[in-house]
Amino acid sequence: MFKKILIANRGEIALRVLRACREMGIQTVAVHSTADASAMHVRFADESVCIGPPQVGESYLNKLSILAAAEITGAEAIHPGYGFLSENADFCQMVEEHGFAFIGPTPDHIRLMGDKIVAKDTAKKLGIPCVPGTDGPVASDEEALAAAEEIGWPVLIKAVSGGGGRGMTVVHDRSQLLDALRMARGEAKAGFGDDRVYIEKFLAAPRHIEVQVLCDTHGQVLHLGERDCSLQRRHQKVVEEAPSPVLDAGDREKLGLLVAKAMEKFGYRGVGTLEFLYENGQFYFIEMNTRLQVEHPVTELITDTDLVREQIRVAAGEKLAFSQSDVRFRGHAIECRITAENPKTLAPSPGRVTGYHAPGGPGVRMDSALYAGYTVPPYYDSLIGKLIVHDVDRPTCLRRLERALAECVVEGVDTNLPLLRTVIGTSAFRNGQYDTGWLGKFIADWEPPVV
Ligand code: MV4
Repeated sequence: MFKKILIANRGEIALRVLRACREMGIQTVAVHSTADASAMHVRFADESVCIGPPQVGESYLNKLSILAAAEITGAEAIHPGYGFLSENADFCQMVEEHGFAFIGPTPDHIRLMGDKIVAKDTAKKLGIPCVPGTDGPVASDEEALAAAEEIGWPVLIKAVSGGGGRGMTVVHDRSQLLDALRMARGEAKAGFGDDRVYIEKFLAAPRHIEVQVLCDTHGQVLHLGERDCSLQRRHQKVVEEAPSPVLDAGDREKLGLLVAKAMEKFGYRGVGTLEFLYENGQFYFIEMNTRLQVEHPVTELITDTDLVREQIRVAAGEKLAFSQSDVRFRGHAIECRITAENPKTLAPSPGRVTGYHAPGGPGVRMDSALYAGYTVPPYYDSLIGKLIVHDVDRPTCLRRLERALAECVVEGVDTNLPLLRTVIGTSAFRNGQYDTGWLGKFIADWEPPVV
């Protein structure tokens, strides 16, 4: 097992990884920009290294600074967290070439799943259902027209190098296709420097359901159920829950086993998440995330696992301590992402947190690096914490979540807490009847309460 791990991230996820390390008796090295010198993960770490100025390109994305920090502190492994360099295949390769362990998958798997066309082709070959569409970029207008007719209208034109909802154009009939294709190629060229586009069947009101997998280096592969992440706005997840309120036990087991078998064939290492669109009882693979995800705690709570601990054990070459038959799904968990931003306009709201009180009590977990007096920097993502609540079933979990949200206090900066409290109280959310478009429409008509 490693004696010292460098955590190449910041905020709540850096603290999350640090906590797992501490419980495992592993020394921790925090890296930070000058803007994060007084951040909690720096205070709690055994050692810390300043890796640059606030700008991410010169700090948290600065591969050489991070490798140098690992070198001078004698770290044996690097945990990338999520975001930043966590899915950067070149960084993963550099880490391994410099003799450190990368706590995550292999560079090849990161690279492969990072290309959406190759990822979809790989999924198909592994027997995973995908959205009907072209096998690759469309080469001509004629090919696009023929493909769209075969797929059936409406279709979605997607930029090969797009992502997170950028570079998508819905086309409702034949007469619109050629103009839409020209527009989409132009926007892709301008936005991503790559004008290649492909075509898929458009799913008008899908749910976003993702499956968590955990694989060691001894051939043991298991799934830890699904998460429903359909409550999103502008492709930013806001609330996630496990299990999904729209899946029954049969669907759950069928999807989980299909994904686990595919990952076994793929020879995957570590934790990973396969994302699906779900509509009319059908699953359609859209992409695979080769990293720990923000929303991993809801899975941890219903399966009683510590995914970061398992990541570290797998990276150290250990076998998983449990098999699929040992996995038990208990109760229901819901996560609310708490952001320092105006809940209506999404404008970031950095600044000094003058007051902070975290909710507590049975089944309540607050993953946050906030403290009273902390200054939320303007340079990074606006996520300042995750409130995760677990209980025996969804209605009980909802009551506990409402109570915990009411206890949560963050003063000095705007937050989305008023929006979260409102959404959790809506009948649509309480009945589980929301798709990936619901929150955007709800917020358009919503006015924050006057405090
Ligand atoms: C789709 C789709 C409907 N039909 N593909 C958005 C981001 C990227 N991960 C894939 N996305 C979508 N792809 C087809 N063929 C709708 C979306 C989509 C979406 C998907 C998941 C979660 C939130 C979303 C919000 C808007 C659109």
